[in-house]
Amino acid sequence: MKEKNMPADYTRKIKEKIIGWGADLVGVADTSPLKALQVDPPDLLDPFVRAVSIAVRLPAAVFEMISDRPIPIYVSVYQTANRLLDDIAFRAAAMLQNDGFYSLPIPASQVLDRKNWQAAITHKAVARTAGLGWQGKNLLLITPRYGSGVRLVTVLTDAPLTADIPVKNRCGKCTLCRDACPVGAIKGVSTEDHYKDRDEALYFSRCADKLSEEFAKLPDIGVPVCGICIKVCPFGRKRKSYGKF
Ligand code: B12
Repeated sequence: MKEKNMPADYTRKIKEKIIGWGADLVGVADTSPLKALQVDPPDLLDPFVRAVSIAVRLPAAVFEMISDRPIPIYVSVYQTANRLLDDIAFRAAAMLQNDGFYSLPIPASQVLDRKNWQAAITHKAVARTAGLGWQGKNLLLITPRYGSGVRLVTVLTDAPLTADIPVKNRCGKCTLCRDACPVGAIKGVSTEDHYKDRDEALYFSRCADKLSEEFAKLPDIGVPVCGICIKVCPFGRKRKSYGKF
C-alpha cells in the first residue's frame, strides 16, 4: 500500500476520519513508554508500536447541573459517550486493518479486574503520551481546551503513524478539585510527568468506595460515577471553549 511509506500523510488521513466520526480530539502515542504500565493481558502491547488516543467532550451544561452527587442526565451522556467512543474505535481499528495493519480497539469503560479496579490499559496514560493533555491533581486527563470533561478510548496498532508529544502540566497551584471532592480523596500533590501510582495522587479507596458503594446505588444512577472534580476544573469552564474550531 502506497501510504505505508507516507506516515505523515497517512496519520493525517486517519486523524481526519476519526474527527469526522464525531471525536473532538485525537493523538498518537509511541507505545515504548507505555510498556512500563500494568496491562491485561501482560503481553497486550507486544504487537503494537502505536496507540491512537481518542476523546469526545461531554456537554459542559451537564456538569453545571451537578452539585454534590451525580444526576441521571450525567449517566445518560456518560453511556452515550461510551457508545460513541466504542463505535469510533471499532471503525478506526477496522480502517487500519483494511489498510493492512494489525489493530485492536480497547473498550471505553470495561473493567477487567473488579478487585483492583483495572482495565486492559489505562486510557489516561495513553492520552497523556499522545499529547491530548496532562495528568491533573484529580488523577484525570486534563485537556487545555475541555478540561477533564472528556471521555477517552484507545486503538492499539502496528501502523507506523507519526507519534505526538506530551504537553506540560498546567495545574500549577490550583487546588479546586481537592477542595471540592466530597470525600477529601484528592491529595493535591503535583506531578511534572505522571503519578507513580494512583495512591500518590488520591486516597484511592475514599473515591472508589463513595462511587461504587453510595453513588452507584442512588436511584437512576446504577454506575460508579461522580463528576464533581470534573465540574470544578477551570479548564473547559470558560464559554470560549464551547466552539470546536
Ligand atoms: C476502573 C476505573 C475507575 C475506578 C477506579 C479509578 C482509578 N483512579 O483508577 C473508579 C470507579 C473509582 C473510577 C472513578 C472515576 N472515573 Co474511571 N475509569 C476506570 C477505568 C475503567 C480503568 C482505569 C484503570 O485501569 N486504572 C488503573 C490505574 C493504575 O491507572 P491510572 O488511574 O491511569 O493511573 C496511573 C497511570 O495513569 C500512570 N500514568 C499516567 N501517565 C502515564 C504515562 C506513562 C508513560 C506511564 C508509564 C504511566 C502513566 O500514572 C498513574 C499511576 O500509576 C477507566 C477506563 C480506562 N480503560 O482507562 C475509567 C476512566 C479512568 N474513568 C474516567 C472518569 C471520568 C472517572 C470519574 C470522574 C467518574 C465519572 N465518570 O464521573 C471518576 C474519577 C476518579 C479519579 N479522580 O480518579 C475516565 C477519565 C477521563 C479523563 N478525562 O481522564 C476514564 C478514562 C473512562 C473513559 N473512557 O474516559 N474509575
